[in-house]
Amino acid sequence: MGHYKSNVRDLEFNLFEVLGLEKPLSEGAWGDLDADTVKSMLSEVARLAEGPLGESYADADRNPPVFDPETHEATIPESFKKSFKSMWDAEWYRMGLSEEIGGVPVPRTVVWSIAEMLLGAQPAAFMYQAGPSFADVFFKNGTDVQKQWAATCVERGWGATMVLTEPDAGSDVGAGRTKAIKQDDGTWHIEGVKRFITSATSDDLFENIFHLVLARPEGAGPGTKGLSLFFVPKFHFDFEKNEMGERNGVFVTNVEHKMGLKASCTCELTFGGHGTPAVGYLVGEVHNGIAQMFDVIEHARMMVGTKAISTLSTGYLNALEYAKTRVQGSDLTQMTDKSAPRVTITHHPDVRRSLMTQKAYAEGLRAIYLYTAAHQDDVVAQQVSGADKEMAFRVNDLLLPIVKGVGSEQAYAKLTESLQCFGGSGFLQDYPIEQYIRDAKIDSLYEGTTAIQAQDFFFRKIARDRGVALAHVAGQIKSFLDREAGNGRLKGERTLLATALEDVQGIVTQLTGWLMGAQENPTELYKVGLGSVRFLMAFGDLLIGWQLLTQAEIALKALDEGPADKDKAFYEGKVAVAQFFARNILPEMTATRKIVENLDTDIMEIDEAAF
Ligand code: ST9
Ligand code: FAD
Repeated sequence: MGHYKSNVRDLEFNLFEVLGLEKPLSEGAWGDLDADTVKSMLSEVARLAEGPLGESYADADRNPPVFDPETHEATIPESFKKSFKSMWDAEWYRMGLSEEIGGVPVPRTVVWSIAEMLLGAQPAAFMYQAGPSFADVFFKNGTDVQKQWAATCVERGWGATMVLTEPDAGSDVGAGRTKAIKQDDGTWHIEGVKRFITSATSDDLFENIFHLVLARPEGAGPGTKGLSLFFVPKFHFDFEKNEMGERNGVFVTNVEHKMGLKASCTCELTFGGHGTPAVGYLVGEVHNGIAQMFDVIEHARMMVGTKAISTLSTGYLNALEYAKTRVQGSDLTQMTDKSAPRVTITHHPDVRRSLMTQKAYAEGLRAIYLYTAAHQDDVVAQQVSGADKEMAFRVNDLLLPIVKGVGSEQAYAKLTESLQCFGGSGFLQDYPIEQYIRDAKIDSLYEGTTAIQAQDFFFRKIARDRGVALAHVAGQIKSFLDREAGNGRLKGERTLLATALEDVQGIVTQLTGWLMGAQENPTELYKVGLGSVRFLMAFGDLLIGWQLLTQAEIALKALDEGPADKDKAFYEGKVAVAQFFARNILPEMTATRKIVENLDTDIMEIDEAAF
């Protein structure tokens, strides 16, 4: 048994009891695919994740890839390559890809449920497996000829990268200086140095790697809108003859030494600096690079959030297992009796508080990423929230920064609770938690830091959207509040949720007021900047509270109907965790609202020297 602990029961609960996936499946929305098949797929993936895929998790961390500057390649540990192969050979990457390039149609909720387990077991391996999904974006954005290339990328199993960042262009992608120079034959020569590129070398995992690169054509304007997207293969390829060609002029010139996620090669990538031109092909033959790249980024942001949430879930389940067996101290009510029997630490109130907090965030955040995925399929979105195609698109857009930003921040924070449950043992490499924490830290950084997610959430997903998607989601919460079910057993919790909703709406109103006020007084925007991460996190807690209470309502109904013995504790846990979250976390929103409403620009006015 490896380090990874899946939660298939909770995935099935979300898919079938909460989101009602059985109905569209039985109506043939995905051909012959039915609920039983989905359930056996989930069990199969869990076996892979808990077994061979996760097996090399610690070994690849202790023996990270070694870069050879002579060959521009890195050596990846054999143990990791074996794990990778176990996943690759199972071909789960085909789930949800376009059929024209070898994909299998399945609901997005299933795609992401599968991804959750693969990501929790061996996140770096999942990232090396980006080729098919990046080929799908290339397929959807490419010319007819390029669509054929995309199919070849999948068929021949190539690796892939997304190439945006440069030393002076991180969050500010539009500051990128990498150039694209048009050639007479219609191709482009790319020149520049990119940094922090995931999977730009991968030992012998793939015969070829295609890089999706943002570069600025000579003469193009500044900022992100002046960038175009290029397909740059590591090796040239004759797509007509289906033959590998010469090495293209793109070389890995360094591999970073990192805090975590060490099995994943994070590379400096130099284009055209070694005497051979780096030949690129303009994607879709249109100059629309940033929008095209955002098709990749949206998948990747969802992936990052799901990775973080999965790591928290396995962290929690490891902590729970440990807490059930670790005997230490006596029950608090017998603390003065020195001869009282010793108990397992699950008897201590603070350990229970910690475990319930971890459970709330792990299961609440899982519900959020799956609710988001539900809005990536029109038929499921319609069923889940009554959203039509356009609204489903907006809701997905709205929730991506929550999945990514809140998922990563809360996973990292609550993994420290998992570690704490182990006491001093948690600090040791004998258990996976310290590696989980190191491996999860990156999730709040790449794919747009939390500050960027918070700005995206408020300025683009709420203000620019004129609050349309926000109103739809708030309407769903409101109708949950109005729909009294469960015989009043969650009455108090509903009241707490209603107050939290009001508080979050109060924060939105305040931020919007400052945004409008900025037309007269630009420094009002500072207040939005000072409050935006708090707002993102508060909104995340609101959604978690709502989702957990929705689940509790379903669980109460199941308990009333007399569930099978094996399910009783599961449903009781659902009710308990929702009540715990509503009573212990939701009231904090009122303080957050007060803090935001009282924001001033003082810290923007003090001299840098005063910091
Ligand atoms: C990175 C990779 O960090 C790390 C991990 C790699 C892992 C690789 C493997 C992954 C495998 C994953 C597979 C998943 C698949 C699984 C299976 C399922 C199939 N939404 O606001 P403006 C666009 S990579 C959509 O003016 P600025 C839009 O076109 C590095 N589009 O921005 C817009 O035009 P318009 C990641 C958006 O001020 C245009 O941009 N780096 C969105 O010019 C301009 O917008 C980052 O993420 C959006 N939310 O630039 C950079 N936002 O307005 C972070 C913008 O006309 N920085 N567009 O529509 C930012 O995001 C900045 O805010 C900025 C600002 C660069 C966008
Ligand atoms: P900076 O942008 O310099 O940010 C520094 C700090 O300032 C952060 O706290 C940030 O939130 C804050 N900040 C910056 N601008 C603002 C602002 N406007 N408002 C408020 N706060 C702001 N890139 C790729 O292109 N492809 C990859 O495959 C890839 N993989 C990566 C893998 C790893 C392991 C790492 C570490 C990075 C990877 N990246 C990749 C790069 C990653 O996306 C960037 O590191 C990230 O976008 C942040 O940029 P930066 O590091 O330059 O930080």
